[in-house]
Amino acid sequence: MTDFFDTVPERIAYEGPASDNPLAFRWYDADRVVAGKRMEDHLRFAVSYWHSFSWDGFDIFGAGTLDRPWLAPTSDPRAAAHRKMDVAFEFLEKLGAPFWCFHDRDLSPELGSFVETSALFDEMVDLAGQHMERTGMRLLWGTANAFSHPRYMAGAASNPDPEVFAYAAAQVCRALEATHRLGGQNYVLWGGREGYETLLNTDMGREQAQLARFLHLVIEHKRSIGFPGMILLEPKPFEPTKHQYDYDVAAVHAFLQRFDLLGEVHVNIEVNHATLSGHDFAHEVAAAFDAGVFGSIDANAGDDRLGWDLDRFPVSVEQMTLGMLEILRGGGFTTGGLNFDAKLRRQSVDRDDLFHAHIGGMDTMARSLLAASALLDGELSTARDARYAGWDSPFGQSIASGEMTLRSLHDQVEAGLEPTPASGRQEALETLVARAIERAS
Ligand code: XUL
Ligand code: CO
Repeated sequence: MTDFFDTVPERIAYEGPASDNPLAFRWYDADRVVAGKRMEDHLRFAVSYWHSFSWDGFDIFGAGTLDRPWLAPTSDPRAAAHRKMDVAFEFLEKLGAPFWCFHDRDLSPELGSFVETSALFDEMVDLAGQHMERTGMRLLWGTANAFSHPRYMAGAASNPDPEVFAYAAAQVCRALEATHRLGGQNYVLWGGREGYETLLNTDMGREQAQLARFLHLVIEHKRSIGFPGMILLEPKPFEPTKHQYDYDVAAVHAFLQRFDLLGEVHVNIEVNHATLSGHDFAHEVAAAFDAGVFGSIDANAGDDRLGWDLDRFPVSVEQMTLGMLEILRGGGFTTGGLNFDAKLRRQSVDRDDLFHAHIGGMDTMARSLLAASALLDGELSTARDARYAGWDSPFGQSIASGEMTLRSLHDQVEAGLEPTPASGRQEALETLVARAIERAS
């Protein structure tokens, strides 16, 4: 094992809310049973390989700032990929998050040809398998990066050129097989450039049909190799493209229905993407459960004043409590989990900053789980049920069952039916949430 993070103990321990140790968990107690399940099994935390190990802090205005020596220009990409993976597993083991996630090109770069690229990729996948065996870490999901290389400038599956579609298919084929080999729980497709910059050169109908064809190919391949996990689409409204087809959960649901993919494809909801699409995180989770497409979560945060995909680590217990409440209401994760699709700020240049970020994110989510589980049954659900009680009455049932016509309802109102206003009790319910957060312990 490397000791890149030499100021960090062998394992981050749970020390409880009274601890002042910044390298300890205050809320995340993996074995603690909450609402009938261990915290670790509720939360299913994953670390994302790309932000933590494959990004040196560069942004569109400036060069990298972070201490990631394996990302320096090199004539030996193989050695650099090995070094990166050794450090990544040192981090995973010390943190104790049970899962990780990767893009194919995070593990090793693109080389001269697809054959050469794939050979190093496969070698790194095998090495990851050995690290996983040694450390007990598991794979939440794998994915293919079909948006960074210039060939994907006009999209991958939605590209006007079928040869680019073929290239993306080759990459996804390989990445799906690698995910399967590593026992991955899910496979994700984020349509990074599956959208458009201008309608002047875009045939939306064709592009969406191409995307659907691509997904059908993925489903067929999943079946043929016996991959048991879920195939997940990750909604995002825009960025880098002006418009992305997987705009939000509702748009993805409509797309899946239109192209006969319902039941085969679920969603990976990212908090910051929800915000960019004009929704609350909790809304996207509730919409996914309602539509039967819930899969997994990319846990992160945006910034109230910046409309970019900032990928901050989650810090708001209130926002996450409302999201966790919808996750619990929906029955929790099956194969999904909480992946920290989150990156450090460029000024967080100390090696242990990566630990502070993840510890803070895990504690935020754990505390939110405690608050949400306290809200799950009790006053909140009683109040919600009471609000719809009229629909359980014989009168409500007669409407819902189709017994009533527009005319018969008209006649009831003409005969004197007058609704009685009922309070929505929003502030009282918000106080219940605030109290659950205060008392979470
Ligand atoms: C981009 C994003 C990706 C996906 C995987 O906004 O969230 O990292 O999660 O490709
Ligand atoms: Co994401």
